Amino acid sequence: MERILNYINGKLTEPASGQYLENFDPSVGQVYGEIPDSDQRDVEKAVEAAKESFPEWSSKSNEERSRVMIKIADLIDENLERLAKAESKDNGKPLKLARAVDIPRASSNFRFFATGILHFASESHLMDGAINYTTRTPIGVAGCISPWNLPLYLFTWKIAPALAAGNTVVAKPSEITPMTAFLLSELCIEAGLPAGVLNIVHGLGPKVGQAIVEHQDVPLISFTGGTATGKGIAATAGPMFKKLSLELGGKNPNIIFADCDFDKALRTSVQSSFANQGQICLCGSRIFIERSIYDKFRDAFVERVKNLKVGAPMDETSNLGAVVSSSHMEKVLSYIELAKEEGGTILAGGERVVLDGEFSNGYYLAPTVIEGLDYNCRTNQEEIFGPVVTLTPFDEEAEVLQMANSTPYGLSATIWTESLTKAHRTAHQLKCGIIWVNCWLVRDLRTPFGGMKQSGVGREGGWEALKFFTETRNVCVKL
Ligand code: TXE
Repeated sequence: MERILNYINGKLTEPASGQYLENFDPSVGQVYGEIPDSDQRDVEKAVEAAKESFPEWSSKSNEERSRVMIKIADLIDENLERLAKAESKDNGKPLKLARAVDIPRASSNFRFFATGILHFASESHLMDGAINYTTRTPIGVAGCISPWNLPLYLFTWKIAPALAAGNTVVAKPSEITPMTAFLLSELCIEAGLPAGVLNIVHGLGPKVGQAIVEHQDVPLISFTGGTATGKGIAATAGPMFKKLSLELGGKNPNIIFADCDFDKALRTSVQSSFANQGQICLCGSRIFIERSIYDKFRDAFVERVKNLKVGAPMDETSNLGAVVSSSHMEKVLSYIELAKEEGGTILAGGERVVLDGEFSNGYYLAPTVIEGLDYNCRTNQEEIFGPVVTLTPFDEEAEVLQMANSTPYGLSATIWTESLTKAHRTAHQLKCGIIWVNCWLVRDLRTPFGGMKQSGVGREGGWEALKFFTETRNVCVKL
């Protein structure tokens, strides 16, 4: 059994309760480790440590903070293989994906904000008879709560800007995938991050997460996770006037116009549908295809999907690994049943995959393609967050925009067309925070990241993140 510990005030510590939760390896469906079942007492200690270390950390020069953070990034790079294996085992994702995307991105997050803070500047406004200058200074203890789908990637996406800006942090990774956050705490100790600057408390959302959100000495909360959880967090943090950043769910449209580069659209759509077993908030789960190429695209897409290999995460030839948990697998399967009840036809997949030998109890799902559903049925409106996509034909641009915009979500969208005018015109009418034209998941960390409607509040990335993690003060001086 691998037992992990909290990271509080620079030390790896047992939870106050002395109790541990089971941690599952989704590839075999068995418990392989234990994680602290922390509670409000551990959060209290973590907040205390973060408060104590704030004056010193926030008054360090940007260069000093940057140096430690770059050291952490270097250590992540040096431990790439170990971290990738840990991420794959904890989450079920293919090892090659963790090695190529998750872990390198965690190091980039640290490097990006460690260098970004050196270039962060604020404005001044000269007016008749006076000059204004604006300062952006660290706030205090930041609460960072992250989900299970991209564990270290999203955890560091919050922690890095918070620390770079001079805040101290109390963070909680998902209890479903805590392992790489624990390994990160060891690397932070090795890098010489001062005690108390980053504290990681493991445990359940309603206990640990809630205790962070409602703590009066944590004035800002950055959260990524489900929309329902985000709503609850907003209800707690709102009346306390906390600064709040919410990155929530998505039900993203992938729009294929007849004048697209067919092969590119096809290849990338397979990826945008099933990467990470469809468990990325940016996956394009509703594919809208212009009717004149509907049959051709559908047939070619289904053929490719049937050739995807669902296999053990460590197997380098697997395209899809296991989904994250047994309950999540059941949830996705229940949506496939719902799709059938709603009149959908399963063109590929639609069931659990049982692998041989030690993997026979793992949580594997076949990549699933469904057609024949109304755009406004539940399957097409609710976030499934698994390897399931629907295909829907359209005739007119206005019609596809209406269908694309019809969900309560507004995170991202993809448009495939060779017409420049059409690409811009449709991009401007989609109610989404992130739009890709002729590509998917191409990320520049300087760009604003986040969603409209129930996909969230605020934006992360680049200056947006550094602005979120600082308090703005304007000083007006009479000349
Ligand atoms: O998320 P939760 P889950 C969506 C996806 C998925 C659903 C649920 O649809 O099926 O959300 O996933 C912590 N106070 N996304 O259950 O519960 C929790 O411990 C404070 C989309 O993992 O929202 C974890 O650390 N914190 C998403 C984090 O919140 C609480 C990615 C997220 O957990 C809490 C993941 C509380 N009361 C899931 N309750 C995306 N958009 O990327 C839980 N938590």
